[in-house]
Amino acid sequence: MHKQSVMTINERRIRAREIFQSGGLYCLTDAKLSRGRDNITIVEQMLNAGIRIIQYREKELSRQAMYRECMAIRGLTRRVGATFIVNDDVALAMAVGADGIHVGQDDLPVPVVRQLVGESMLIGLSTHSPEQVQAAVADGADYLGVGPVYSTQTKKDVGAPVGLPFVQHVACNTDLAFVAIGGIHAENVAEAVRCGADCVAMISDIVSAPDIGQQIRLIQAEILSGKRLRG
Ligand code: TZP
Ligand code: MG
Repeated sequence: MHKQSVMTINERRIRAREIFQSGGLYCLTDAKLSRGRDNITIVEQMLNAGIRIIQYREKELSRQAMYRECMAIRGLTRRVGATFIVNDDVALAMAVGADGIHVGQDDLPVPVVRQLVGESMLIGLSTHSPEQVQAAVADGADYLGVGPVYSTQTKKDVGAPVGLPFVQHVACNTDLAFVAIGGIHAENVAEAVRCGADCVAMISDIVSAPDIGQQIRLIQAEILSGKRLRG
């Protein structure tokens, strides 16, 4: 495990903003949706296409299989300087030396996660309302997940879509880095970016694509056109 320097909350939040502003597209794994390809193969293709923010999100595999995949992905992401975030599992994130842990509203509270992971790991928290955003800022989250923007089949027990007005609300009311997620794909990503999302996350539109590199290039072009529409 690499030893990382101790960071203050302000340093972590600045770091998260830098990562999200330069990264733009945040890619998550999901083996079930990946047409028989394993998560390592999918991440290799994402990195080859220039993606620099990867979240390992896997609901079906054993914890040991997840650990093995995460160790391999940690190696791949480190080689290219990509940020590696683990979903949900604090122990797994710590065991593989992840750069970040992403938790939801029903997971351990952010201050408790902070006590466990130490001062240098980024903590992302999913938010679905203005009240949750305020609480996330007060509780010390380093970045926010904002969604589901649109309806999605990918996540079980997902709440009602929050829509673009909530994306705009977060963009206008907090300095925290945030990533818009949920039902975003090549055809609607420009709108989310135009509404203020510096960073957008996708699962199915990328992992289910026959040619992941080609799909990422298409999405990146749409992100650029969304940025131009901001004026
Ligand atoms: N959190 C909110 S919606 C979602 C998660 C993990 C699923 C996003 O998947 P997709 O396929 O990009 O809609
Ligand atoms: Mg979760």
